[in-house]
Amino acid sequence: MRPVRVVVLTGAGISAESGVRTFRDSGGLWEGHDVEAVATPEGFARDPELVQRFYDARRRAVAQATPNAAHRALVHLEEALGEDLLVVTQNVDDLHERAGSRRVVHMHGELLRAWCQECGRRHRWDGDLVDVPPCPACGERALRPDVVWFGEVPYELERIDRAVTACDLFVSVGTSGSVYPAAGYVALAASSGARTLELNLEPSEVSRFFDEVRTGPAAQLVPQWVEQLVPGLRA
Ligand code: BJW
Repeated sequence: MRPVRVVVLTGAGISAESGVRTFRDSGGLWEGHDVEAVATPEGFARDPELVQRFYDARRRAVAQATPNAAHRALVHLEEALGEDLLVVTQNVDDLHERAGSRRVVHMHGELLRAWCQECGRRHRWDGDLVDVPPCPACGERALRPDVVWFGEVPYELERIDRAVTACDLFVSVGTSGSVYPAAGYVALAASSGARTLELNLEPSEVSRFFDEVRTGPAAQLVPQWVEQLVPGLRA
């Protein structure tokens, strides 16, 4: 098998066809919500109940959703590439894992985890938080969703930087390219010599940095791209 290291950056668009709402599209999560109020630490300090209700509703919605053909195609790619594939997702849902992907980094955290602001421990969490349940470790009622809000530092940045600078192919799927540092990875990959490909419903804010842009729904484009790539890997 020809060695090829691939990084796939995913955003809300990959889960759209699973029925999970994106942020910035019409009908998206930010419509009817003040971003400052629900996605910043300051907003949480001001009105924790509003923020907990917002994330509780999303946690319940994601539990009803199932992975789509785009998530499944990335599992197929992992079967072909093993450790030479890393999926970096900005999504807080668990659809990559439920499809079967193992090599996934959640740079903006996970809806299904709660983080205790008192003892610092993180717990798997699939229930609501609005009723202020106690932390299973320390008993304090100080749990917040383990997600990354504006002004907070995303997770595993060193690991992601290493993978992006070392990859041969960088592919972005279903992200508007409007949030950093994720939106800057295409430029980092290109300057490190990788080929770059964008798969999105429409051109994103950073399309100009990609070698190739394909527009359409992720559930069609991702399986098509993987089907093209995998036979070549086995040649
Ligand atoms: C389809 C489809 C289909 C639809 N098929 N496609 C200037 C420069 C650099 C940084 C900054 C700057 N000014 C401010 C900053 C910092 C800030 C930032 O980027 N702000 C921007 C507004 C400019 N960034 C931060 O604060 C980050 N932290 C940080 O920078 O720390 C400092 C630091 C960094 C590095 C080293 C040291 C220090 C933190 C950002 C946290 C973002 N958090 C959120 C919420 C997470 C929790 C939650 O889920 O509620 O993350 S915001 C939200 O946006 C969420 C997403 O992950 C993220 C990206 O959204 P995404 O996925 O792109 O969704 P959409 O809706 O925008 O786009 C969907 C796309 O899919 C569209 O293009 C559709 O067309 C497409 N689509 N259907 C294919 N079927």
